Amino acid sequence: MNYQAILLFGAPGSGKGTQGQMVGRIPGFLHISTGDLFRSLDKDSETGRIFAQYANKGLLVPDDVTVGLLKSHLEKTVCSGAFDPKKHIVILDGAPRNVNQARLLKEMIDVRKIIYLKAANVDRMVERLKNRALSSGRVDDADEQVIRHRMTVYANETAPVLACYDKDLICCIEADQSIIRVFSEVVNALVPVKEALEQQS
Ligand code: B4P
Repeated sequence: MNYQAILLFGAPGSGKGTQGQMVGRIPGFLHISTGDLFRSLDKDSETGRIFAQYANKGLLVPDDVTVGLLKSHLEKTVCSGAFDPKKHIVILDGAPRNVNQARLLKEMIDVRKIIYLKAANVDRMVERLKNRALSSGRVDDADEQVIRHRMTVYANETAPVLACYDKDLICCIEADQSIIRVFSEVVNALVPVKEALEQQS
């Protein structure tokens, strides 16, 4: 199965989840966050335990586990009728997160646009995540050292993913702006993609 996809790309705290949830409310888009998928697992399941083991240290979950979970979730949404791959677009938030994941996902997704939420100020992103910790209860937000480690993992493993894709697909948006301003720029970037897909179907 080949899914039409928009990638939401950016450092932890850059607003991927925030924007993904908002775009996911627009008809024709389905928001899937790999982080949310992991957090929704039973903590005592095998995958739930693997997730906790890695995320609590600010590390990426192994690629086979991540891609396997994503694939089975997408298949379930199609089987349930919630998602029609011929008409709908997946907003993929948090994957691929390294070059190997980009390679593994190549057969599965047709990337129509990459929304790159570019965060110039790392400290501001760290502050956002520390603030989120007050309400989210996420263990990976609670400790500043873990947050900073996630930033390093992003710089070393995730940032190189952009080079796997055609430059013309990448739309760079300044992540330091207000949520609504970022959203308006995201929507502007998505309009031509959505209209082109509607003309095809
Ligand atoms: P994620 O759930 O993807 O967590 P994240 O990148 O830290 O958060 P996100 O970027 O979505 O948060 P947002 O800025 O929207 O990953 C968690 C863990 O799961 C990873 O560390 C890893 O272990 C594992 N994982 C996930 N995907 C994986 C993969 N593909 N491979 C391997 N492992 C994987 O929100 C942050 C805060 O900022 C919020 O409070 C929000 O309100 C605020 N905010 C957002 N935009 C703002 C703005 N413009 N202005 C002010 N505040 C803003």
